[in-house]
Amino acid sequence: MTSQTPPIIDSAFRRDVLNGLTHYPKYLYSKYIYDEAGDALFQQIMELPEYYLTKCEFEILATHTAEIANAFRGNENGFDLIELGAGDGKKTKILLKYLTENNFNFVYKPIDISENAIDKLSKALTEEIPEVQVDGEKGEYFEVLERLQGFTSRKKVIMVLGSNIGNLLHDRAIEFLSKLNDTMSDEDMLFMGFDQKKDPQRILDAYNDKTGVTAAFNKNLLVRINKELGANFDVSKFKHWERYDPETGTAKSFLVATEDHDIYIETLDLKVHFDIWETIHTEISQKYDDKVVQWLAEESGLRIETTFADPKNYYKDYLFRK
Ligand code: AVJ
Repeated sequence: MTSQTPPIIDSAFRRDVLNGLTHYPKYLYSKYIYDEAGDALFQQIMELPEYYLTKCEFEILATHTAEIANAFRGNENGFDLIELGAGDGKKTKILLKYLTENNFNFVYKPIDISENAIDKLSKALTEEIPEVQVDGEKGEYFEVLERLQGFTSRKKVIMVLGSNIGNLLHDRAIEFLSKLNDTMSDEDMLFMGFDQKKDPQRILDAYNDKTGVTAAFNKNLLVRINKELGANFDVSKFKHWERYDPETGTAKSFLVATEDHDIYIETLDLKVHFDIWETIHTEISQKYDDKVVQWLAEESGLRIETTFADPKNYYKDYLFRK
């Protein structure tokens, strides 16, 4: 970006940064981690030995491919496979290959908040599985859901992998699931991944890897504010901190100021003070069990049709109908 072409600043981003950093205690939304650098860091997270989620879900999709694909099958009109938060589609490709090789009639509609992710995925698919019909879109979950209301022509299978729902507190998750339900007709399905409660140490390790990739991912929020809003955060003055409450199943990420200091955000003309050990809450990654998922489903008017788990029961994909 040159000085003649200032970045187009997303006004929601500015507003949310302003609100979050002037609130007590301070917070920032994890959805803003995912710019190009954030996407790349998340790719690295998925490769970490500690980050079991991706491996478990990959294993589920690889071992139950036919069963899952057949559950998706609709009538002769086929179906739209809509994936919210598609990312790099690494796991989905297993399903797409199977569906294509077995002549399922479907269109794949990947949706992601990252334009960059959608572009890369669409390109990769043209090369790797040229037979699959891809129609991707950039967008946020809730905003895209409204557009989905219009797709009433044939069966929809909505897929949300990666335990992405875990970034939402239960109330917001119910709101999200209810809105999904509103967009669904009787034949439609929802296929969604939920990371399960397990040994708390496993969970802490997954969000606090030794190599510091997760720390860099979390700090990318500050880097992005520096880049896009002209701030002067020094990320070395913040420590990544993870906490897991085995009672509620909530993993919480923080950035903790290790010094008393001020930062300045130019485009907001905002000075922000940090006391030593003051926190910015950045992310929640909720863990579930069948009871909690059952409750979320009931509250949202959905029912669980089947579940698919990895052999250790670390992770489960649930198939819902309305
Ligand atoms: C992409 C939201 C599922 O919460 O596990 C990974 C993001 N954060 N490491 C998660 C994440 C820290 C991830 N989700």
